[in-house]
Amino acid sequence: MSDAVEAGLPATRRRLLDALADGPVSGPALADEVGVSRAAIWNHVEALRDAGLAVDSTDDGYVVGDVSGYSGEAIAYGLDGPFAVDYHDSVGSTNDRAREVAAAGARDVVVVADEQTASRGRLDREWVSPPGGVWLSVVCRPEVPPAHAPAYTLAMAVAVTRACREAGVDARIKWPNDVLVGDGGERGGRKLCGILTEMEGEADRVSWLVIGVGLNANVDPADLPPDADATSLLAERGDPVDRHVLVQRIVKEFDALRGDLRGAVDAWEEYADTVGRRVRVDTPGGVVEGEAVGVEFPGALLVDTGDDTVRVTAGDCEHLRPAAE
Ligand code: BT5
Repeated sequence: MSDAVEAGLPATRRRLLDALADGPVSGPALADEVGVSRAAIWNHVEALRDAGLAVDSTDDGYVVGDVSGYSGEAIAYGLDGPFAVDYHDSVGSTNDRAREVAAAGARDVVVVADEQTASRGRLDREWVSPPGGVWLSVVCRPEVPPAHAPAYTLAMAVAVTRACREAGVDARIKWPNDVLVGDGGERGGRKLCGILTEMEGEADRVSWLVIGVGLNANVDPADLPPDADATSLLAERGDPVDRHVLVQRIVKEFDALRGDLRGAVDAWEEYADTVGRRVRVDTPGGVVEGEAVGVEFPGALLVDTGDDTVRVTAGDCEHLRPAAE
């Protein structure tokens, strides 16, 4: 990878975070483990404190206490899994940054930003990303055919849903790429999160996949588009979430689910708000209306139109009110 697109924290900082995660460790031991001087360790520890990690000096050595704030260091400290963290206070779009990083050859990077200034939804729709949200994109290079890419969107929706539920919010999934709260409204609930998956590949194999997550975490819904019927974790819970913990949970869940995509699709069905509802799906081939009866690997929605069961692979889905209402 060229330096210009070198992704994530510098290797020294990563080694230091890993060494600190193992418990109290003395300055000389840290210097040894990380391969720098004790003076350099002191400078790095100061930088970690600036990044929101309470690094205490005790008789037994350095210990990390509370982690507050949102930074690459806070996310990387204790992150389970192989992902490098590429954090930005502000970026145009984490998907664009992730594509750049992917094109330079990286794998297993999570690009995170506090704010995005040019973020996108599907079909180049605008996505609004004020400071306080969880805006992230995962870069991976699975050895699968491009047709399997939708399963990664579903896996990410499951990962986000589980992380939101752990944060005390009753999230559910709307096919294909939304995480919602509640079941009122024509759109099937208030939108908490949208997912945008992009890829490059040959006919038979993916080269890279970028899975982008826009999760309204500590965001005031008044700052989101009024016609979007959007909500946030802050609005649902009444108090802010620890975003670095949320990112760690999403990434860890996603890492596990990508190893079992069929299991991910089953889990998706369990959390789905779409299955069992009457839906109208606007697909590139025309409108399909009927009852959503299931989802099929790698991500097709099965719609019983009354005459037939149609497999819908792409489109905008509207939840319809039951005829009796
Ligand atoms: C999506 O598109 O739901 C996918 C959104 C993906 C955003 C992430 S953020 C990190 C990464 N970097 C990017 O540049 N993108 C990804 P779609 O289903 O097309 O929904 C788009 C529609 O949602 C818009 O037309 C608005 O009506 C609405 N919308 C915009 N911002 C929103 C927000 N923050 N919360 C809820 N709805 C929003």
